[in-house]
Formats: sequence, structure tokens, C-alpha cells
Amino acid sequence: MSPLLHISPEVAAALQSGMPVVALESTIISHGMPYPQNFATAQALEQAVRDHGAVPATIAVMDGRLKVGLSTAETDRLARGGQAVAKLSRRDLPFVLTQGADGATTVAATMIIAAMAGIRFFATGGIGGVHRDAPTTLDISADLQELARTDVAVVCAGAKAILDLGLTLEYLETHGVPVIGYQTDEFPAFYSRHSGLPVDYRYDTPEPLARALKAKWDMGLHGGVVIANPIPEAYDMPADIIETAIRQALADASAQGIKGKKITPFLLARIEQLTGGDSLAANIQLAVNNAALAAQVAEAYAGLRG
Ligand code: PSU
Ligand code: MN
Repeated sequence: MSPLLHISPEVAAALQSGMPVVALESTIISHGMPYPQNFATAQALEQAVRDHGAVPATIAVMDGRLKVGLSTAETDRLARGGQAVAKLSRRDLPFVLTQGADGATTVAATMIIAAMAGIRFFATGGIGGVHRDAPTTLDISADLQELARTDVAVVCAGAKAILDLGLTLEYLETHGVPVIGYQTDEFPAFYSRHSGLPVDYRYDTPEPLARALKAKWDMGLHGGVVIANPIPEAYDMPADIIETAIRQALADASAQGIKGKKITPFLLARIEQLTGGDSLAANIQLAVNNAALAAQVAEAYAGLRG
């Protein structure tokens, strides 16, 4: 194990004994939601993992340390810090590390640190993807390249509908990243259950899915997997309402010249305002739902190895 890693005693013990462990990211805390809902959500995600028989490992950089498993005080620091905390992707990790600073890890950076610790399952809200204006801006999330190379399965509610979902799926196909629908044939669109776009494979229970993942990695087919888990029915947002809010938010971002890594946090916050908080409630519920599923798949996978 890398000496750069600082693994909490609880997570270290779980890894040692082969118990299922689920990684959780920290950008969703610092950049994806406002305080204090972000703190409450971080706690709820950990609880959902525990309720389904696995150990949560929230990942971040704190004081220049790669942390796997955060204390309540550390989670609170990232939650209160909000946009002032650095947002870290693959390119940023060595610099924040050696500067002794704090940083919230995106899907890409969380996958890297999870893999270093030997954690194969990770739950979040939605992965980054190909932005709608990518043909001119080339804005494609580094999450997709990470999925192409790092051996972690990411449970998400699809990709945020602020993206071009069709192009995101094309990109994943090119890079050999399987997209699995959990109890669905359709790639979910984060705030809503439907996109009209097909997934590659559908599974309805954790165990056969865990076996397929084991076969992939046993074959030496490196890289991640997207496990797409639709938002629970009760929180599914009508596609026209969310699409109207997204278009407005995108127009506002463009008018204000927001670009690069600031765009995703800007859009999430703007959509929350435009939907009167409904999108935030949906985001929290879908993330908790993903944490629960990741724990179940991690448990099934641990059972195969055991
Ligand atoms: N999903 C959420 N909220 C978020 C994100 C995902 O529900 O805030 C974050 C993730 O950390 C993801 C990042 O990796 O947005 C993508 O940012 P970008 O588009 O700049 O790559
Ligand atoms: Mn980007």
C-alpha cells in the first residue's frame, strides 16, 4: 500500500479483513451542494453504505494527505469550505499534496485514490461527461478518461442532464467503459429516470453483476464501469421542467463567461435556484440510493472472493 495514503482505522480494518468498502467523493460535498445540506448528505451517504452492510470511505485531500475515511470534523471542514476548497481532478493531486493544502476530489480523483487503497466500488450522484458545447469548447470531463483506465466501478444516476448524454455514451464506448443499467434498459438522466438512450447491459440484482465485474478484472481488462441507477420514482423530476431550468442555467453561465471546472458547480447551484430547491432534494435522494446499491454490489463482490 502506498505510504502516501492515510486510511482511517475503520476502513483499514475492513480492507484487511476483506469486508466490502464503498468509496465516496468529496467534490459533491464542497462544490455540489450548499451548506448545511452538503454536510447532512455526506453523513446520509455514509449511513446508507453502513445500512447495507459495507464500510464507507469518504475520500479527500486534507492538509496535503490523501485521506481515505474522514472524521466528522473533516467532513464539516469540507462542507463549510464550499467553493473555497480546491476541486481536484487527476492533474491536481500531486500539487495539492505537496503544498499541504485541502482539496475535494472529483469522480476522477476519487477513483485514483480508491484504487490506490484497493477499493473497487464507489458511489456518487452523477459522473462528469461531454458538455453540450464540447464540439466548440472541447469540455469533456476528466472523469471519462479515468473510467477508461482505473479499476473502479462507479454507481451513479447517469450523467447530469446538463451534459450531452448521447456523446457521453459514445465517448465511453470508444474507451471500452461498460455502462450497466441497474433495473433499467435506459441510461438515466440524473434528475429524471429517462433519457431514451440504451445502456449496454442490464442487471436486476447485485450478484450476477458482481460476477461480470470480477470476470472483467480477472481478464486484465483494466478500467472502470458505470453502474447507472435511476433516481427513485418518488423524486423523478419531469423532464420538461428540468430541461427548462438547464437551458436557462446554461444561458446564464455563458452570459457570465463561466468556464472550465467552475461550470458544473455553477450549473448545479443555478438549477437549484430555478427549481425552488427541487433539484437539490432530487440530488440528495439519488445519491443516497446510489450509496445503498454500491454497498450491495460491493458485498456481492466480496462474497465471490471470500
Ligand atoms: N455529481 C453530483 N454533484 C457533483 C458532481 C457529481 O451530484 O458536484 C461533481 C463530481 O465530483 C464530478 C464533477 O466528478 O462534478 C465533474 O466536474 P467536471 O465536469 O468539471 O469534470
Ligand atoms: Mn470540464
